[in-house]
Amino acid sequence: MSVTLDSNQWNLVYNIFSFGLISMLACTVYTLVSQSRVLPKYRNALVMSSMVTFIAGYHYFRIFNSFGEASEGMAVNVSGEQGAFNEAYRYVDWLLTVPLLLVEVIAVLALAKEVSKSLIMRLVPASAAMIALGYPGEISSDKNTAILYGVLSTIPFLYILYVLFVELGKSLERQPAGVAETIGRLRLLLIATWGVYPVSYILGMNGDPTASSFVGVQVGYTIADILAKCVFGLTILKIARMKSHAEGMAADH
Ligand code: RET
Repeated sequence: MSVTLDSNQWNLVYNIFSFGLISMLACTVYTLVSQSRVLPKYRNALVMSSMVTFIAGYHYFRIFNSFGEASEGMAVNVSGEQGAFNEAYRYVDWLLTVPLLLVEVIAVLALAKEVSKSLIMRLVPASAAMIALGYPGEISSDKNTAILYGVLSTIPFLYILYVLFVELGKSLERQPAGVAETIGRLRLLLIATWGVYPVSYILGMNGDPTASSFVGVQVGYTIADILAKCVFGLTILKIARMKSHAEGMAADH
């Protein structure tokens, strides 16, 4: 089975993958070289961000190549067989990066050890379950299967949002004034970008993919990835710098 794109659609997908790839690589370099601009206790949050974008850079490289290899002219092989466009890279990527992103948020908050540990012990398994449950639905061309796994995956998704918005809200009250505001913006960015993934999933759910559903899903996931990983990582850096300065680090760092 293949979908035949027109040349604008094919170029759009090609270019967005290329843009995604370099965004991840550039962001990795930027967060790596910014280590010394924050206090040591915030450096682990930056390491997490560098790892997220590095892992994603690798997967975008593979996705980009897979798109080229699966294309015969403008026809993209989406059969799921050998030589077809490989959607699994995204899910492997998310399986690794989504738990890391959550650890990144917890790390930048620098909460008491037991509080961090308890949050991580709940957020990491929930995020892995969310991605693992979404995959069988993503690759199925049967609508009912897609709905079933979509609903199952939404349960841990809602749990994560509950922990981040309700439970974490309590510890935000203890953050310095400007920082609490930026963290508020970070959560908005999180909900706005994470919300794109289920929407893209629904776009792709109507049985066999068409040219426009294929393009919509790939462009949607890629833009969401850039926002959820790169822009998110840069916001984490900003928070880490604000907190470092509030805690006495010289402002010229
Ligand atoms: C799926 C399946 C349908 C239901 C839901 C989903 C949620 C996916 C999310 C993915 C987030 C990925 C991120 C990646 C960036 O690194 C799996 C599409 C709720 C929220 C943040």
